[in-house]
Amino acid sequence: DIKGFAFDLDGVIADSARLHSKAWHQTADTVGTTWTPELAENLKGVSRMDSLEMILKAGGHENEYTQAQKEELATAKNTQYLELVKTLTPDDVLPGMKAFLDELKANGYKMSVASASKNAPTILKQLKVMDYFEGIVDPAKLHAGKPDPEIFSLAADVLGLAPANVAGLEDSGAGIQSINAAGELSIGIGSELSEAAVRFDRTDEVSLAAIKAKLA
Ligand code: G16
Ligand code: MG
Repeated sequence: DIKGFAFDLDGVIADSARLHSKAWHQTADTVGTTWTPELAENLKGVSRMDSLEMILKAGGHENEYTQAQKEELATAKNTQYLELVKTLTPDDVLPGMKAFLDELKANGYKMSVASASKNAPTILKQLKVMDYFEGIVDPAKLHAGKPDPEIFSLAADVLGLAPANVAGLEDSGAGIQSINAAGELSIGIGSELSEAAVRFDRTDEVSLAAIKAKLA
C-alpha cells in the first residue's frame, strides 16, 4: 500500500530544467562544447559537478581543466542559475502538480523531496510549496547520486515509511533507476522512461485515480 510520495524537483514540481539548460549552455560555450538537445536531456537529474564533467567530455575537453578551474566553472554556472531562479513564481509549478499536491495532502499522504539540487529549498520557497513536505533530502550528504538508490531510500526515511509504501516521481532515467533500486514504486513523467512502473507523458495527467488506473 502506498502511504507516501517522494518527489523529484526539476521536471516534476518545478519548471526549472530550462533554467539549468540555459546556464549550462553558457558553460558549454565557454569551454567550446557544442550544445545539443541530447546533451541537455542527459544532464537531467545529474549533480552539478557530474554535469560539468559530462559537458567537458562531450567536447573532448575533460583533460584541459584543473580541479580548481572546474570548481570555478561550476560556481559560475550556479551563480547564473540562481539569477534565473529569482524569476520563478508559483506559476512555475509544472501544470497539474499543485492540484496533485493538494489531492495528496487532503488524502493524508506524506510527501518528501528527493532532488539532486542543492538549490531545492530556495526553489520550493520561490514556488511557495515548501509546506507540503515533511522534509527534503540533503544532496550534499549523499555518497552517490541517482541512479544509486541512496537518495530515494533517504526520502522514504524522511517519511518514516518502508520503501514498499513509497512511490517516487521522476522525469529522468537515472531517477527512475534510483527509485526502482530503492524498492519503491516508480512513476515516470516523460516519453522515454521505459523502466518506470507507471508512466505519464505530462505532469497534468498525474492524479491518484490515474495512478490506480494504470496499476490495475
Ligand atoms: C537537478 C537537475 C540537474 C542539476 C541537479 C543539481 O536534479 O535535474 O540538471 O544539475 O539538480 O542541481 P544544483 O546545481 O542546483 O545543485 P533533480 O534531481 O531535482 O531533477
Ligand atoms: Mg528531474
